[in-house]
Amino acid sequence: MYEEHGGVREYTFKVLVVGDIGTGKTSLVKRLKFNTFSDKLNSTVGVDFVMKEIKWDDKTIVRLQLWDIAGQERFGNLTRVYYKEAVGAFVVFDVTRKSTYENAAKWKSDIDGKVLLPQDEKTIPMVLLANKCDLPEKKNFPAEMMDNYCNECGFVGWEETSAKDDINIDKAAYFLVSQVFERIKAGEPSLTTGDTVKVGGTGGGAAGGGCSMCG
Ligand SMILES: Nc1nc2c(ncn2[C@@H]2O[C@H](COP(=O)(O)OP(=O)(O)OP(=O)(O)O)[C@@H](O)[C@H]2O)c(=O)[nH]1
Ligand SMILES: [Mg+2]
Repeated sequence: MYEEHGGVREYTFKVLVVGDIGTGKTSLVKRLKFNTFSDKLNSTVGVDFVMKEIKWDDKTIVRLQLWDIAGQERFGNLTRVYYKEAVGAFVVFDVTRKSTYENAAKWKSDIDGKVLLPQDEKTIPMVLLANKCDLPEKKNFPAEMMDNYCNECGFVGWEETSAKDDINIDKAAYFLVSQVFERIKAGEPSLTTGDTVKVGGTGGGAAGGGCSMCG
């Protein structure tokens, strides 16, 4: 899962970005990678890939290989292929459409049924994103309701995001990475005793505390 060069560990994590059509998956990925936003994006066909490098701390680099999966793929047969070897996922819904929130649970169970982490044969950590929080409809998803939904569905946490106004996207990415590291530490005895891999650290963001995520 990692390579070591001159004392620096480089991890590559395959992360899925799923959710209904038009919830803002491609917009979130583009904001994360290029820091841009457009209100005239085409609907994704199949899957797009974006690599985002994060300097986690002085000894750790994380390469997020983001798989931006078309919302319409929930009705196709390819998701099993796309999900293969993923270690984490974002499930995105749109605060202006309640049905996309309800379907987040379906996306999660689709992934739960098709991919397990090799180290512990358990389901991969998933973070729920309430996207388009720049719009007034975000008030329909209060924190308590989101906390409960996360607990019921088994999301490791949630965050309200806006690809348009660049709100909480880096924070959500750091949080998911911290969850993946937790699972790696738990699954690899050699890493539980050493201090080589530091979760959080200088780039810790959400992992460093003060995060509104549940779970
Ligand atoms: N107001 C607002 N609009 C957004 C935000 N994120 C995305 N949008 C808009 O929502 C529409 C759909 O965004 P996409 O990123 O293409 O959605 P998607 O989830 O990739 O859709 P599929 O590829 O069809 O699955 C576009 O018109 C975006 O401009 C946001 O945070 N706020
Ligand atoms: Mg898309």
